[in-house]
Amino acid sequence: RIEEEHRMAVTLHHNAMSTCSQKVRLALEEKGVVWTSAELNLIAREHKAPEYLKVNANGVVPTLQVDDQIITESSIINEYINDAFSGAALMPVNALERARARSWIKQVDDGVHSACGILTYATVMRAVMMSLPRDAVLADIAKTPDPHARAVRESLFEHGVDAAEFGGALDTLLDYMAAMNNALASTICLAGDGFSLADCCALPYVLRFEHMGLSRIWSDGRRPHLHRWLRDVQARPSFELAVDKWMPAQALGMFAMAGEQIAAKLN
Ligand SMILES: N[C@@H](CCC(=O)N[C@@H](CS)C(=O)NCC(=O)O)C(=O)O
Repeated sequence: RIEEEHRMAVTLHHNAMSTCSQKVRLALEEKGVVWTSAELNLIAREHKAPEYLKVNANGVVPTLQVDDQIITESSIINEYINDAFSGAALMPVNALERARARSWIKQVDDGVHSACGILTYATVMRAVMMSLPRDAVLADIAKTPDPHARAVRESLFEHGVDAAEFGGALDTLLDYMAAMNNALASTICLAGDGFSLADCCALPYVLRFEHMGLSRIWSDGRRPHLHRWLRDVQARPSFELAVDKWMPAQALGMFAMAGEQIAAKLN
């Protein structure tokens, strides 16, 4: 199997700051997979270029390409990585812990990811859009195919952190982190004592708060187990390879500015 793996050409189409890309890079590095980077600039809208839409019809990152096969959807990509490559198993063996891992992952797919998108759109993306001609921004938002998503984007562009959608999204993220803190009171990692795909999946969303300068939500003693877990996962070799080395200084500056707007909304 290992020899077979070495012959596979693995390419990840991704973006440095994107949460779902971080999640997949973590799984690749935890498994020790050798992969090639095809990075897309989301601000320049490279993910909407016709060439990219051929590999990912939804025009989102990440996409994993293995030889001539394409895999989309970050949670499915991570399961594939765990199944296809040797290296440490990233799903627990115990049935209950497997169910727990899947529950953490499903919550991200069902709401946490889009809540994080709302926070980012209302602050970082809005700051970029504010520097462009208003008509061009509105014309671009009008091209969003899904009517609900289009209305949300309009609202976030117009009202930023004061948009009606913002508070619920922030609560979704804070609730997830509160649940993580509770679980981590009795286990080392999210699904049990072993590091799993659940930890790869949750980390980017917690990290987004750190990048926004909002780490006081755990470092002030209110979520001590989450704080301990974050330090543990950041000490793993995969963190430097999958997350830290990709962080562009300019983007981090934008996230820190965004955090200042969000700080006012936190208790
Ligand atoms: N369900 C998809 C979500 C992918 C997604 O939302 N990717 C974001 C970055 S984290 C993206 O490409 N956003 C650009 C856009 O929607 O225009 C997955 O998990 O892969």
